[in-house]
Amino acid sequence: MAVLKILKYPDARLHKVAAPVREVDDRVRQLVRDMAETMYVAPGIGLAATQVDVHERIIVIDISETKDALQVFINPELVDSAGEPRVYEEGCLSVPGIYEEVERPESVTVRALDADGRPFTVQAEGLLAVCLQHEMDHLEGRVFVQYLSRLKQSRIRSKLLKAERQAA
Ligand code: QAP
Ligand code: CO
Repeated sequence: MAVLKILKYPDARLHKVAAPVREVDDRVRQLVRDMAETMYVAPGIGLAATQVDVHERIIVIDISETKDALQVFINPELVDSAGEPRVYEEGCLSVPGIYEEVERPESVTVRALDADGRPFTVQAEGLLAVCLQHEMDHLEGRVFVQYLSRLKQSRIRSKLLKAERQAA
C-alpha cells in the first residue's frame, strides 16, 4: 500500500474530467487500496481519484465513526436526486483548513461498480449523499469552492497559495 500525494487547490489538474474505468482489474484494486490508505491517513471521509492526479472515475468513502466501512464507487452514475436542497458545511482534502456551506439535493440514487466490478445501486441521504455528490463533482473537475462567491473563491485561492509558499 502507499500514501499518495493529494493535489491542492488551486491546481489546474483538479479541473480535469476523469475517464471511465474500462475494466476493474488488479491495477484498479491496487489504486483503490492506495486511495483508501491515503484517505485514512489524512484523515478524511471521502477521496476521488482526481485528487491524487489519477483521472479515472473512482471514489472511496468511509463515513463510519470506526473507519472500518470502506465504500468503493467505480464509474458512479447519478440515477436520481430528490428532496429539498440541504445546506452542509463541506471541507475537502484538496482545500485544507477551509470549511464552507454548500447547498445540494438531500438525497441521491447512484449506480456504480464495486471493487469486484459488480454493479450496485445506493439510495443515499444525509452525510453519504453530501459526500457522494462532492466526490462525483471531483470526477467532473469541480471543486466545492466553485459553488461559493467569486470573492470567497479568490480569498481561498490566495490563502492556499500563501500556505503553500510558506510550506516550501
Ligand atoms: C468531502 O472531505 C466531504 O480541510 C470529504 O484540513 C466533506 O474528507 C463530504 C479534511 C464534508 C461531505 C461533507 C479537510 C481533512 C477532510 C480539511 C474530507 C483538513 C483535513 C475532508
Ligand atoms: Co473534495
